[in-house]
Amino acid sequence: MKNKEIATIFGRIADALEFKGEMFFRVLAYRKAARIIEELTDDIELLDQQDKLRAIPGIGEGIAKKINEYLTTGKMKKLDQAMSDISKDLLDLLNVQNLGPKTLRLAYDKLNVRNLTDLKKVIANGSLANQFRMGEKKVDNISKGIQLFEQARARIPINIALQISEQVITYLKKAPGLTDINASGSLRRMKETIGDIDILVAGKNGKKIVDYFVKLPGVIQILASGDTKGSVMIQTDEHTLQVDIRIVDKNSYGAALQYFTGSKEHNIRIRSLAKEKGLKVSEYGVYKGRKRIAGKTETGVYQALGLPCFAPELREDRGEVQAALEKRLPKLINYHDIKGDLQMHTTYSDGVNTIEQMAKAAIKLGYEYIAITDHSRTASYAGGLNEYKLKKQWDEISKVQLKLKGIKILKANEVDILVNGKLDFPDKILKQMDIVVASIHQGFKQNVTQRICDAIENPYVNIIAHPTGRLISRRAGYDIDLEKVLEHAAKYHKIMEINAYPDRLDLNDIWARKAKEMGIKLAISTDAHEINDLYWMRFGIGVARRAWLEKADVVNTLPLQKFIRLFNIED
Ligand code: DGT
Ligand code: CA
Ligand code: CA
Ligand code: ZN
Repeated sequence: MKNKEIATIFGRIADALEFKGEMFFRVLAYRKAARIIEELTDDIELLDQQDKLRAIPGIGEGIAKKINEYLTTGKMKKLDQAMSDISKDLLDLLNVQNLGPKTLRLAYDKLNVRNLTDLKKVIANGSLANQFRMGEKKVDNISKGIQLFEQARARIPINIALQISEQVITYLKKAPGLTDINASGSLRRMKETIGDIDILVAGKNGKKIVDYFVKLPGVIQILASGDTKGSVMIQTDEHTLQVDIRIVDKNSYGAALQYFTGSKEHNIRIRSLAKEKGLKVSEYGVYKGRKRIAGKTETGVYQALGLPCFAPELREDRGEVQAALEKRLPKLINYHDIKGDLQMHTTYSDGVNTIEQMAKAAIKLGYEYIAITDHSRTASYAGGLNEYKLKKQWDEISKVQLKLKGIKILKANEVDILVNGKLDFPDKILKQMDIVVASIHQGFKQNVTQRICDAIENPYVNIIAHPTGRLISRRAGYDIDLEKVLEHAAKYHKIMEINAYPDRLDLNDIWARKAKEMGIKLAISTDAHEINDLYWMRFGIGVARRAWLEKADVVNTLPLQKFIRLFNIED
């Protein structure tokens, strides 16, 4: 589907024209087109093929022609024209709040500003404030805008950060004199987004290790490099992020790991507990007066305080210390507890791999069952299945099932919850499915709470998928009363999904924990659209552990026979 791609292009054109001082109404036309296409649920390519672009409300002749041009030739002349003489760095600056295209133009013409670094420079040296009609107050506001802009760009999705940190660790393991290494910070706690990557190292001769570290491939800037600390910016295809390294003595490695894993709030709690016991905790160790009583291992640090070594995912000061003191900490779910994956797409709708390929990949992961959940017919943008195609898919599942041993392939579907609250297949079809996963993909502003509650009441629905509909990097969730939805799910004994797709992680940690407390069972599903996506399970597990979930809270930890019994599935 090319909707987003085309929306981005129109947004770009609007930005560029605005910078160039084009007439307001021309700019607006492109902005509007971008928004309409962004929110469009139909596949724009399909509409183009059916010659229906002009039927989209708000899309006129000119825009329709440009869409068609792009879809047939892969290019849009208008874009090239608009972008001539403008770099992407410069265009990005238009996203800085309080920096309008006119001011940017001024900075460009008079002060040679071409990117963010240039802009910061002319702010710092006062030359922007000295320009005609500028002044300090205006420039202050732009500075605030830059701060926001950098923060917004700063947080990295967990999957990207994890991949990078694994590469950094592999690289660092060859550093001279290194003996131990661990990721710490929010990454070790599996937060859904990561501000920067923190790596802790034990070793002799910190200076040598830091020197080796700053030569890491991909480094675009060295922020600090000393005997015990280093800090660099690295650049990947899409992200710029900071990596910090700390080198400590082997003897205080445990205390440092405890300290740099955080969270800050958890550390504050730990320190105040230590104080009550007449002890002092620092990044170097636990001290009784001048005497160091722990610090070599993390477990030792916690033990000295009479505490268990908390799983990093629990260290958020959300009651974990109190729970530990009362001996009611959960025994957290683990990755290897997972026995199946209950949401995935295949070539039948918008997935990349066949049923057989998905099943074989799942066998490799050691799963006992998977649910094939392609989209239902109303999700036309994602190639949703009608009844005829659904039956055809089930025939194919039966065939693959005969061929493959060691995995049960469940006949399922991700059924759209329609705007009227009804499901996208009639009950007589739903009844024949092994598992019914229901979710919302359209009408985000229309009565979402009630519609999900209606779906929960349908006797054939088993799981509500990605309940809030948020996309971490680009869309807040639907306007939904999640508490009411959970109450309803509890009442009707329905399962709520933790969608492990890194941009969703929906339910999130807070709500998944709440669901558990309300007695609701959860499913952790990847929503895979290709075989590699099946590995996203680990991010779902991260959320589940942050939500204090145990094996028994999650239905897809059940071995096949128990699972089949729970859902009344034919063997
Ligand atoms: P992030 O990077 O924003 O995703 O979050 P963190 O938790 O990785 O935070 P970061 O990188 O600023 O610091 C790493 C850890 O260092 C943090 O989790 C706890 C510890 N730390 C940092 N600053 C302080 C502080 O002021 N007090 C205490 N107690 N610990 C701190
Ligand atoms: Ca960090
Ligand atoms: Ca840091
Ligand atoms: Zn979905």
